[in-house]
Amino acid sequence: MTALVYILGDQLTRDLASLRGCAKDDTVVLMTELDEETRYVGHHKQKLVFILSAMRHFAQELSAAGWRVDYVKLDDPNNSGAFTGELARALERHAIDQIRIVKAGEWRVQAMIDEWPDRFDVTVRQFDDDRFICSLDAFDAWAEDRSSLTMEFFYREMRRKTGLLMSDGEPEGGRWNFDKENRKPAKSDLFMPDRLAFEPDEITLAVIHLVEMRFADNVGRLAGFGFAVTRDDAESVLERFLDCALQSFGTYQDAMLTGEAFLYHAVISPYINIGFLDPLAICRRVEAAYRAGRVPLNAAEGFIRQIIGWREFVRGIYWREMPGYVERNFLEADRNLPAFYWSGETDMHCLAEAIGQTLDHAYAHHIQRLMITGNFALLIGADPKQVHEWYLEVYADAYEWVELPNTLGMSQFGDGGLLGTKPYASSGNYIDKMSDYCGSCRYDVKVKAGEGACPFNPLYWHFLDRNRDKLQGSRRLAMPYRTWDGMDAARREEYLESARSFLRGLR
Ligand code: FAD
Ligand code: DLZ
Ligand code: SF4
Repeated sequence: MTALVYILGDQLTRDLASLRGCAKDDTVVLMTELDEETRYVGHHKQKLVFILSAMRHFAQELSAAGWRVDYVKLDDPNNSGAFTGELARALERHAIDQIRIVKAGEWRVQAMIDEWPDRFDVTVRQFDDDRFICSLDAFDAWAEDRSSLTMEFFYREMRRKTGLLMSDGEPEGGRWNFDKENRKPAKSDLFMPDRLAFEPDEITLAVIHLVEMRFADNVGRLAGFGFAVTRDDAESVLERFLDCALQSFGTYQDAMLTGEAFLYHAVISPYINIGFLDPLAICRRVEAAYRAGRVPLNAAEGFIRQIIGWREFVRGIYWREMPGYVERNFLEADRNLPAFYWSGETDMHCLAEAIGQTLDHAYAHHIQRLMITGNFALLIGADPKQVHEWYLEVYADAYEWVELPNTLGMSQFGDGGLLGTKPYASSGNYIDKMSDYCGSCRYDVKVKAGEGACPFNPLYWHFLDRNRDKLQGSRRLAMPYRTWDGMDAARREEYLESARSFLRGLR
C-alpha cells in the first residue's frame, strides 16, 4: 500500500506523526511551495526566506535519509498554488492508496483538509499534532465547566502533567511563579550575548533571489538575513541560549534597550513553530540546567512557563474559539493602523525602535510586541483585525494559531477578557521604567499633556475614558478610574484634548 505523506511548511519534524510507521520504499512525501500560503498576508521578506529555505533544507534532509520526496517549488510553471490543487496533481503523478497528514495549525488550512475525503477517491488519514504537549481534547477537558480560563491554573496542570520543576508533588522552590523577581530594567552597560547568525548557503541564496523577484514590495529588509534554516543550526541557537542567556532570561525578560533587539531572549520561536525544535525537550534541558546549578530558578521557571503555559494555552484557546474569534472586536475599535507600522518612521522613539528592528530582523521580543506596538494600537483604537494582520505579516514566528490569541486577545482586548483579565494599556511611565527609550525621544515622558507630551500619556486616559462603559466593571481597573475621577474637570479636558489633537494628526 503506497502512502502519500503531505508535509506542510510548519511541520518540518523528522518523527512527524504522519511519517511514523511508514516504509520508506512505499511512501511518497509531498511538500509544496504555494502562492496561497505565501500571499494570504504580505509576509515579511525574511519570514518568507526562512520558511521556504527551511522547507527546502528539510526536503533535502529527508531525501538523504532515504525518503522519496516530491517537492514542488513556487516557480514550477504547473504549480496550482494551493494545497488542494497540489494534492490533486500529485495523485496524478503517483499511484496512491492513502493520504496521510498531520492536522494543520491554522483553521483556514484545516478547513481545506476537511474537504479532501469528499473530493478525492483515496482514504485520508489525519493525525493529531502531537508535537504539542497538551492535546486539543485534553485542553477542552480542562476548560470544560470552568467559568473563566486562567493561564496560571492551566500552567499548574501542565507542571503536574509533565513533572517539570516539581518535587514530591509540590512546585520547586515552594511557589509556582517567580515573576516578582523578573521585572528588572536592564542597565545600558550590561554585556549582552551576541545573536548566533548564519551565512546564507546556496539554497538560501536561491530563495533570497526568488523572494526579491516575486515579493519585492513586501514589508521588511532582507539584508542581514541570519536565521537558522536547518534543525542542526536551530539546535546551535538553542545551545547558545542555554549557555549564555538563560541565566539572565527571567530577570531581564521585560527590559528594553535601544539598539539591542535580542537581549536575553532565546529567539527560538520560529524554530519551535516550524518543527525544528521540540518544546518539551527544550523545557527538560532548561530544567536540567537549573538542577545542575547553572541557572537560577526564576529564569528556568519563567522560561518553562512561556512554553508549557502560554504557548499551549493560546493554542487551546484558538481552536476552541475559531472561526468566530478573528472577528471579535469587544472595544469596537475601527481606526486604521498608522503607516509608520510599515516604515518605522515616527518621532516616538520606542515605536521607531520596536518597528525598526522588526523590519530588520522579523523579530521583536514579547514586551515590545505587547507594551510598545500593541499598547499603542490599543490606545489609539486601531481595528484589531488590522493589528492581527500586521503581526501575522511581520514576525518570522507568526502563524495564526499563536499570533491571533496573543494579538486580538492578550494585546487588543478584542475578546473582552477571555485571554487576559485586563487590557495591557499603559502610559509612557511603564515604558520609561522598563527601557532607555525615553531619554532619546523628541517627546518628554514627564510631560503629561499638551505640547511636547509623550503621546502615550494623554492617550492612556483617552482610552480609559472612551471605553468606560465596557471597562469600568473590571476590578483591576478600579484604581485608574478612581484616579481619573479624582482629577478636576479642566485637567481631564486637557488630557482629552491633547489626545484628540494627536489622533487628528495620525496617518
Ligand atoms: P522568549 O522570550 O525567549 O520565550 C521563550 C519561548 O516561549 C518563545 O520562543 C515562545 O515559544 C514561548 N512564548 C513566550 N511567550 C509566548 C506567548 N505569549 N505565546 C506563545 N508562546 C510564547 N509568539 C509566536 O510564537 N508567534 C507569534 O506570532 C506571536 N505573536 C505575538 C503577538 C503579540 C501581540 C504578542 C504580545 C506576543 C506574540 N507572541 C508570538 C509571543 C511572544 O512574543 C513570542 O513567542 C516571543 O517574543 C518569541 O521570541 P523568543 O523566542 O525570543 O521568546
Ligand atoms: C507560512 C507559510 C508560507 C509563507 N509558505 C508556505 C508554503 O509555501 N508551503 C507550505 O506548505 N506552507 C507554507 N507556510 C506555512 C503554512 O501556511 C502553514 O502550514 C499553515 O499555516 C498551517 O499551519
Ligand atoms: Fe515612547 Fe513616550 Fe518614551 Fe517617547 S517619551 S520613547 S513616545 S514612551
